[in-house]
Amino acid sequence: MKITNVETFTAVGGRFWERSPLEEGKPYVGIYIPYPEHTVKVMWKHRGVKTTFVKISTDEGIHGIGECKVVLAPQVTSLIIQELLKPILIGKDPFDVDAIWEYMYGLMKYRGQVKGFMLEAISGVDIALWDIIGKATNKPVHKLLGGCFRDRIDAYASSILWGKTEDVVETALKLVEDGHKAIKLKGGRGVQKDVENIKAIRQAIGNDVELMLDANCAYNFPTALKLGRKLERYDIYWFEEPISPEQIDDYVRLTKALDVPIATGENEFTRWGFRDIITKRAADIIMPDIGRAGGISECKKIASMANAFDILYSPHTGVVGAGIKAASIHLSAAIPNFLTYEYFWESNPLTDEILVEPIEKFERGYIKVPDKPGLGIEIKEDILSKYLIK
Ligand code: SMN
Ligand code: MG
Repeated sequence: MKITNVETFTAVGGRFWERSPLEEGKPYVGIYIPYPEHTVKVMWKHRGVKTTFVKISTDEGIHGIGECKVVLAPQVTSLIIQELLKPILIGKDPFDVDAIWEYMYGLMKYRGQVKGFMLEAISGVDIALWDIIGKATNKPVHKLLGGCFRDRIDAYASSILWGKTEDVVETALKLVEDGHKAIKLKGGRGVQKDVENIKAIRQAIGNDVELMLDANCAYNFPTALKLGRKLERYDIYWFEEPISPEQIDDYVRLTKALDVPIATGENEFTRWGFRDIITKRAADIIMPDIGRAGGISECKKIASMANAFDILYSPHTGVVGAGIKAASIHLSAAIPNFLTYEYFWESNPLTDEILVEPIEKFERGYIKVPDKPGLGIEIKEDILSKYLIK
């Protein structure tokens, strides 16, 4: 089989950043405030769910769909794929997926492009290649990864965004009513506000629903330690990205000092990027994003590394389309140290409307694992065209 074409589709749709007017900034302790006014202004300009879909065609009439995680500016990953990766891919056999991954990574490795947009581009291509292999062998991707540990995966509701305490409590209660067994709250609003929200939600939902806090790197070590100690009394399922990803040694100290499990990884890339987190036990739970960290090939390697240290794996999905969600579900089904899947309960057209059949079939805390060949998604290109960035 040979690759004959590589197309990219940059799209924006859905509602994100429009549903949570950020409260006036409070004094933060962290160095890089995740959402200060100037950042929100840029995100507001780029608001909506943004993505780069990848479509790889072959000489046997089979094509694969992949997706690059896009935080901002989807045109960047599209350009990288068209200018740098497509020339490598044309003529290659999709079954040589591991070798292709190394060729793509090696292209810019010696220029320091080992994280960020380059890896997001590689991730989207890699996911599309696995979709092709699955379709060509008539197997779902999880079967190609060594098989299915589970036919449904645990899923938690993400995320209750920043807001007034009464509002976040109301959202939490609605999610529990809708059958969610675990809920993530966005924090990073300062120790007092985060504790106030966690305390109020815990009191409202009781102790049978898991509750996570995601600080998006808002704090430095002393503040994260102080907040973490206060969280211990509320039986928090995990404390996510308390500090900046660069501070590995501080992560090690936090993970050792706190009874609250520490989770991190959505801003990390490749097995080399996760090596120190895993070998230094800088987290209890890692959260690679399959659309960023290197795709299915790389995240399977990262999951195996973590498994050697009994570190659990909860895939970050974020505000994305159907390609990353499908790939994350397949990987979640096929790894022994899977913990729980990040399920964004609010629909977005790049996950739902564009698909012939939904991929996230959520029911009372679980998502069904698809058993169709490949990723199990089929995009309605006429519907997708409504959301393409021209
Ligand atoms: C997150 C990051 C970016 C957009 C939405 C949500 C968050 C998560 O860090 O873990 O989902
Ligand atoms: Mg997060």
